[in-house]
Amino acid sequence: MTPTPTKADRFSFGLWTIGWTGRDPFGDATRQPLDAVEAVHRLNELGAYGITFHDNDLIPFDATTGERDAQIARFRQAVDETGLAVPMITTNLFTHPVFKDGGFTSNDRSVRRFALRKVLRNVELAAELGAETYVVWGGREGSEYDSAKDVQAALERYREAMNTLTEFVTDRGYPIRFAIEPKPNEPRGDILLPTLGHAMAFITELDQPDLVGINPEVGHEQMAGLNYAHGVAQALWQGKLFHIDLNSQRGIKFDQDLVFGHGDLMNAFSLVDLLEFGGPNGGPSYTGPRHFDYKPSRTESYDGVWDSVKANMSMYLMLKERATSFRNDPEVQQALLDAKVAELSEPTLNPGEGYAELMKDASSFEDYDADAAGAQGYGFVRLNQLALEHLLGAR
Ligand code: GLT
Ligand code: MN
Ligand code: MN
Repeated sequence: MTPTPTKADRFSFGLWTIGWTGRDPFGDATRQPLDAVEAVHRLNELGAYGITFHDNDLIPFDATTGERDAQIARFRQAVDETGLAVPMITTNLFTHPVFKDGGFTSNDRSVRRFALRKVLRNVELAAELGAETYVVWGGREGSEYDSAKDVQAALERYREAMNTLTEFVTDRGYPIRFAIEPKPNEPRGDILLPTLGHAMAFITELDQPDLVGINPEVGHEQMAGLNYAHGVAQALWQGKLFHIDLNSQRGIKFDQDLVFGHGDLMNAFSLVDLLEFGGPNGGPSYTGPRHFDYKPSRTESYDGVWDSVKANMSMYLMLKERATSFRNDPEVQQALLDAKVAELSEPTLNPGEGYAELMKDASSFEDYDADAAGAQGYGFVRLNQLALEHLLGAR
């Protein structure tokens, strides 16, 4: 029996995920468009708690103000009827040709001004709908050719845009925080702020860094060969995990956007363990929405789409159940002790000790038996095997 999701699990889905019709660079759409109102009702029936969207997932790029208002009203009615939350909104700064060289960092200044206006307009909508997080995915911010982009100037313009946005929400009193979503490449040859580390370093250069965090996506870090659970642990440690995009990727290749857990399952297990329970010695856990950003494969009909929605939530809940069993197993606790995992939480210096006292402590250096310490075994393999046995349901 797979677990049944409820709103208390706080699962949310992007309208563009279930609404993806399957068009890719090589082939046409394989599914008919999905109406936003139907998406809301379906997600609600399947146990999700929230829905997220880009402005143009809901409202066509060239809609008149009247058409825009009507579409928002229909959507609002559906979320009110179902009680679905709208925890996050974002802007499409990538589909229309105007953004082919980026939005905030296009070489063309008029495009940058248009992009900022488009975001400001949609932040107002985010505030109206009660969204707490505004995601900024700069998929078109970047270049194919090094000579075509002044990266330092582009980062200045990115900073200018983010500072304008934080000033806007502060002046308006909107309780909204921004979350930058990193990605190394695709659609651009190289995208600015390619990893969560780049993004977190960039945020320290902003006027209101407290209002800006990250929305790291599993597959995007894995496209760069990075350990996603490690990156998320650092984001939690720095208080920057404002939102999360859950999905899967199998190796360094194009962005696969698979169902959560359908790629690197072991790393997904470590991730759920971290998000739910924090570090093994009590570091912060994650309290925000568990947001799925995946693509139902273009081989699927709508039955397959709804199956994939269920699969995401059920993978997460099964991994949560497996992580709970891992954490509660006395053998695991012993293996963690043997591996000295808890010892890492002890400060390296004694209380009141500084470098001067350390330099006087002969036991730490002159009399230290480095060979003996080098010869010890840590038992990490056994610990990992225990984790796998829990993951596979053998324990
Ligand atoms: C786009 C991208 C996603 C981002 C979305 C937010 S848009 O689908 O592939 O990873 O999260 O803009
Ligand atoms: Mn992706
Ligand atoms: Mn994403």
